[in-house]
Amino acid sequence: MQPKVGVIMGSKSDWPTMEHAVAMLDQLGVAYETRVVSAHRTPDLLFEYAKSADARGLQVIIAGAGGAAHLPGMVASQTALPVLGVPVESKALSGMDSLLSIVQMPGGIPVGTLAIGKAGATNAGIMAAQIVALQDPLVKAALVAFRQQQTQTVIDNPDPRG
Ligand code: RP5
Repeated sequence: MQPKVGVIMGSKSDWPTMEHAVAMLDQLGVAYETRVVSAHRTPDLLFEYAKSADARGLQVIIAGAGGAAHLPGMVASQTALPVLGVPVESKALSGMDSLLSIVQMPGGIPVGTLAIGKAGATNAGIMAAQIVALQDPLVKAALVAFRQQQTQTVIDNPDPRG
């Protein structure tokens, strides 16, 4: 299947976080590709990836990075596709560095910034699916079913003690 979502990250060490975005895309039936692209270690690859993404059929890019997290913003600077940024939780500063690096974009080059860590990656996967669903009724149906099931699970398990 032609990938609709590009899931990229600055390092293999980001995978334990970013796999949660991929898990949502799998669950919602969205075709994706995933690879390591580093703003600092492979800047030429970053430019090539971002510049070719639209023509290759991607509709949205999820970019995760930690620390001096320049990947999402630099990707956004090179494509008109929507870019979702996931701040990976860093060891030194618990992801606050990642969050602030990603969220404080200058006006004109937006990055849709999610929460730090697993919740942010999960929601990036869901939000990417929501973007794809604008043109894909099967993904829309999967999203509606996911939300209904999530609600029902809470209603069916009201006792917080388990
Ligand atoms: C960033 O630096 C990556 O996104 C990662 O979160 C962080 C640390 O990378 P490694 O030194 O673990 O490769 O570019």
